[in-house]
Amino acid sequence: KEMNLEERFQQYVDAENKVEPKDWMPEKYRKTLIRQISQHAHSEVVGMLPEANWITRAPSLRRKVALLAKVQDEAGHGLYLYSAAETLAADRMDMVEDLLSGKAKYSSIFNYPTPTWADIGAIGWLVDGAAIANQVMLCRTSYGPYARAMVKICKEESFHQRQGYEITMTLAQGSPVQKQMAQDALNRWWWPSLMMFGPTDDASPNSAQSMKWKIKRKSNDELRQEFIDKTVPQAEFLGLTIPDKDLKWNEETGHYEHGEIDWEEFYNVIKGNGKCNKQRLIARNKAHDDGAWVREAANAYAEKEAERRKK
Ligand code: FAQ
Repeated sequence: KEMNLEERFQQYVDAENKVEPKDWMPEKYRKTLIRQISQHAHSEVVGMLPEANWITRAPSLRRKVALLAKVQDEAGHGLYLYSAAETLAADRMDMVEDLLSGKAKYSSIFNYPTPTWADIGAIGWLVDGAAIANQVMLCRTSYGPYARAMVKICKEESFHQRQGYEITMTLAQGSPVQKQMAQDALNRWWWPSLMMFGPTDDASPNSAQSMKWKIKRKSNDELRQEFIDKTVPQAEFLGLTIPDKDLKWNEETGHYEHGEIDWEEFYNVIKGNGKCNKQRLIARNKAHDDGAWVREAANAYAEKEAERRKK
């Protein structure tokens, strides 16, 4: 019996082949990738905001240089990812407009405030730590351009994670007040970091199909568990306490068990009602408006060049 296109596609993916832009793909595969990649791109771009808040107030030149480099890397990640989405025939202006209007999702984590310098440590250590767990898996995603973008992004993310861990370590080994700052930041960022991995597997509507198509190679809960198992010993090393009274090591499974995640908070944040959702969109809209002259100049130049080529 002749296989239909969808069956052949599944077989191709099952054999660990990469799907490339000009290959045939099911329409839902294309749509799912555009959804995930554009959300990922928006997260990188909005993710610059909580940290940019501290560039002018970094406590030393060395810290400032590292933070500037990190935030610039995030702009670059956003650009690779928008380009990867464009290979699927998504229009960049449509994606940007959906972000600016509040229609598109971006990671819940970037809707939390950064009141102290210790938050910059916590973001690098925890948020980039969670991002790496997720993105190492995405280096093997079935869509070629996304997988290749992830390889470079992961290298940069591991520098970001080290940068954050080192800030936190310096504070944790400092004065009692500095150690308390590090602890407070851990208290505020721990639970939102666990929410970055998305809803539990049984409440994740996109997971089953994305796993089947090898867009996702590990489930939300598996990745969350990996992150917890990796991070708890790091907190112990720093002499900081994970803010979860139910956290305990399970000798039999070889994993940490954790307390209940507040999913109501998660859904509230992704609906737009987190502490900083409004502020983030205002900042992105202002940046877009302030950059209008650059787009106009680039378009005028492109038109002039096209005219010149015609002559
Ligand atoms: N926030 O069915 P699932 C970074 C949505 S790292 C907001 O499980 P899926 C680096 C989900 O979109 C952060 N929304 O969905 C950095 C879906 O909504 P939809 C970015 C979330 O796609 C570090 C609905 O809930 N990383 O930026 C979240 O199979 C430091 C149901 O969920 C990525 O985007 C959430 N946390 O799995 C930058 C990685 N979780 O579209 C600066 C790529 C779920 O149906 C500083 N993305 N939702 O309306 C992925 O791997 C996946 O999309 C998941 C979600 C795992 C995030």
